[in-house]
Parts: sequence; structure tokens; C-alpha cells
Amino acid sequence: MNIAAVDYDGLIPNNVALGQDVRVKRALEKWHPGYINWWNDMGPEGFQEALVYLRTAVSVDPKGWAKFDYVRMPEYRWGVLLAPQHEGRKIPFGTHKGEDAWQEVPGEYRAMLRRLVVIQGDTEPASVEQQRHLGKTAPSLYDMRNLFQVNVEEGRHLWAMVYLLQKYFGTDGREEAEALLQRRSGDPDTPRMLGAFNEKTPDWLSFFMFTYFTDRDGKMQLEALAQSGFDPLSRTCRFMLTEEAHHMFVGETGVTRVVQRTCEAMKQAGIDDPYDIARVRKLGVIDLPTIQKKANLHFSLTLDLFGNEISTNAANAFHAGLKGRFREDRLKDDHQLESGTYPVLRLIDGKVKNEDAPALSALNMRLRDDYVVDCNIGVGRWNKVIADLGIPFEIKLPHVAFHRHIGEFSRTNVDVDGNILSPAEWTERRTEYLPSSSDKDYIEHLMQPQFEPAKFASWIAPPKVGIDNKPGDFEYVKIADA
Ligand code: BYC
Repeated sequence: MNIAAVDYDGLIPNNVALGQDVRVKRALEKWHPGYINWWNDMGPEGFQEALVYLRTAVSVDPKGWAKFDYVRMPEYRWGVLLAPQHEGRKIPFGTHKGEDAWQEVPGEYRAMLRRLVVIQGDTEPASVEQQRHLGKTAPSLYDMRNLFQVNVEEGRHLWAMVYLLQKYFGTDGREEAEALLQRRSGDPDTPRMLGAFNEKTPDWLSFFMFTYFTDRDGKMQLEALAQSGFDPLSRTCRFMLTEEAHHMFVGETGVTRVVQRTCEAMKQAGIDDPYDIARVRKLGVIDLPTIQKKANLHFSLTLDLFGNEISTNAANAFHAGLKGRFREDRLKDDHQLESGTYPVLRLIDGKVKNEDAPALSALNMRLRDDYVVDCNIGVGRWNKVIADLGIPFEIKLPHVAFHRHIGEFSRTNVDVDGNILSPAEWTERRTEYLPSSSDKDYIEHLMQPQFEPAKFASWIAPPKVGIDNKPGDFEYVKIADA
């Protein structure tokens, strides 16, 4: 069998020869109706019957794995797609470094591995739940289509993790797969597992920030899991990463288009001062300081997803060969980290300072540092748009200690420059850094749907190119067919 080709014959498209694996095929077919119920209940609200121009994988080789066509979302072919197996692959790090990669779950690490797969799986439906109401206020059909593309692929990523649970973890894997359909983002009784996935995504600027910042945590975590000595997890994550790239593209270009529209409108109206918020808002665009506040919010919420700076969980997962570092295969060291240190930001005598910690314990911090570097690349592109349009403003990522709920700084109030604030100062200045209720009201009032082909809401510029090179007036979503 050509491992890259996807078998579309059965209920569940796959490239893992599911037809020959009767037990897993049955388990997934049994899970399928619950998934569809979840999708109907918690997936995009109001557009389930619309025809959406979506891409689907027909093969997983690097070229041409995406085929575009109109699909009703509940009929999207969610399936199980793994990157090709590399013959003779070895465990690349940890105490088992150099041994053959595991094709079955190593018994001694079963619980740890299951926990990683479940946490990864839990984030996928959570994000769909967070975004389910956004279709109704889409600023264009182009953006609506991108939202739905992201949503169906997050659904597929859930399938990816559920396949691992059903195939490799027996009864408890089946129970975890069920539980993934039961938890709900933001539910006080059955919340999603990680903090940021219980927050709201109230508007489209938040959606773009989420896909820029939070999907990028997805990229970093998937890169770390793609290094895993457990080969099926590595192969699964490698293919998920190809889909993840589009989600970050949606975020980066989304924010770029918002920034561009604001700066163009300011220029046209002869407004140079980005802090003249009342005048800028009269133009029906989002002022740059509010965009900065949204970036502060989503960046800080996402930093929490890296866990504690010093973590025995992370050390154990690395030592065991289950979760590596960002692009472990390109790093030049012993890949075991039994000795060696890494600088970790800590709160020492009331000041934020670096302190060396054992490298193995500091892996969350290290991944977070790599993440911040990656985040800054797109921020630089946003700033280039602002500078090219001649507006004196620069978007900056806040200090990593700002507005934290997990880790070293979770009990301290810190401003965007890393200065410690008293609780009273924080309360007084909070809305300088984070969206205030009037900022939220203003953005909410802008969120008027624009469902005519080729048209865009007042606050966002059209994209430079269409999806699949379609022309500007292409009807990405046929709502009339709903
Ligand atoms: N919220 O030892 P620590 C994505 C818990 S996003 C709540 O520092 P560790 C996507 C932690 O679970 C990527 N609890 O944690 C993006 C632990 O609890 P237990 C998702 C938190 O394990 C957009 C305790 O605190 N994938 O794909 O080193 C759209 C001690 O913490 C949080 C992964 O995250 C939190 N933020 O690191 C769609 C990869 N942080 O066990 C999708 C898999 C920590 O003591 N997960 N805790 O009860 C992991 O690698 C790790 O679980 C974490 C945490 C990096 C998340």
C-alpha cells in the first residue's frame, strides 16, 4: 500500500490501513456518531447546511495533499492521517536515545503518554467550541470560510488523538475518547483541561489573535511531540503540523489586514496620532492601542499553556523519550541533558531576574522562549505595515511576566515592561494594558456581518490573494444553500 494515499472508501478516510484493523475500525465507527452529535451541538452555529469551499487531504505527501471543493460541514470527511513511517527511526533523545522508536506503547510510560495525548486532544474541540458563534459576524465570506476551515481541521486533530487512544490504550483509551466529547469550554462543572481553552473568543480580532498566538502554542507543542520516541504520535503530529500552518496564516494575515485598514483610514482622514482614539474610532476601524491590548491579552493567556517554568512533568517526559524540544533533531548537544543548565526567569528579591536551573527541569521555559522568538517574527511584519503607512506606532509583545496565571509570576502583578506593581496599582492600570469594557463594547459594535461576495467589513482590508487562487468575488460560502 502507498502509505501517502488516503483510502476514502469507508466511513473514516485514513492512510493507516484501517480496513485491516477490525478492532480499531469498529471502535472508531462506534465513536463517530457521538462526534457528529458533538459537532452539530458545538460546531459552527447556524451554518451547518451552508456549502463551504474547504480543502481536504487526499494524500499526505508534501505536494498536493489538499483538494478544494464545496462541502456541507457535517459531511466533511474527518479521518486518520499519519505522516509516512521512516524505516529504522531511532528514539532521538532521553535515556532511550538511539534505541529503535517504539511502535507500541512502552508499558512503563503508558500513563504519562496517555496524559500527553489526552491534553493535546482536549484543546482541539475546545477551540471549535470557543469559536462557534463567530460565523454570524464574519467580516466577509473569505474570512468565514477560513474560520470553518480551521474548525473542521481542529475536528480532524481531535480524530488524530482519538485514533491513538483507541488503537494503543485499550479500555481506558476508549473512556478518554468519550470524555473528550463530554467536556465543554468554559463549563464550570466540566471545563476543558487547560486555562486558555476556557476563555471566550468574543470577536474576530480575538479570533485572529487566537489563531496567531494560541495556534502557535499548538505548533510548538506539536513540534515537541513530533520528536517523540513513540512513533505513531510522532507521525500523527508531523501531519497535523502541515494543517496548523494555515491556522497561523489566518491569524497573522488577519491581524495584518486589521492593522492595514486602520492605518489606511487614518492616513486618508489625516490623523497622525494613533492615540487619538475617539477620532480613529469614528472612522469605523480598530485603533492601534486597542489592537495592542488584544495582543497583550492573547499572548499572556497563551504563555500559560507552557506550564510551570520548572517542571518535573516536562523533565520526566523528556527523560522517557516521549516529548522533545522544539526541533530536537536540529539541536547540537547530547540530547539527554543530564548535566547542563538553562537560564530561567524568576522573581528574586522583588525583581525579575534570570537564574540558571537544571536544563532538564527547565524544558517548559525553553519551549516558551522558542515560542516568543517565533511570535516576534509576525509582530515585525505587522509593524512593517504600520511603518510603511507612516503611522508612529509599534506593536510590542508584553513582558513574559505580565498577566500570568500559571508559574513563577502567577501571584505577582507585573506591567507590560516587567515592572512589579502593587495590587492597587494593577487595579488602577489594568485597562491601560488589557481591553476595558468600553473597548470590548466598541469592538462588539463593529462586528456586523458582511456576507456579500467581494465585500469586507469596514475594519478589515481584503486579502492580497484568494484561497486556492480564487478571484476577489469568489463565493467561498454559499449561505443560500443552507
Ligand atoms: N491550565 O508540571 P507543569 C493546541 C497543570 S495548543 C491548566 O508545569 P507540564 C491548539 C499541569 O497539567 C497545544 N492547568 O505542567 C491550539 C499539571 O497538572 P497535573 C496543546 C495547567 O505538564 C489552538 C500542573 O499544572 N498541547 O494544540 O510540564 C487550537 C503542573 O504543571 C496549565 C499540549 O499542551 C494550564 N495552562 O506542562 C487548537 C501538549 N499548565 O498533571 C489546538 C501536551 C499546566 O499536576 N501537554 N497545568 O494534574 C503538555 O505537554 C503539558 O501538559 C503542558 C503543561 C505543557 C500543557
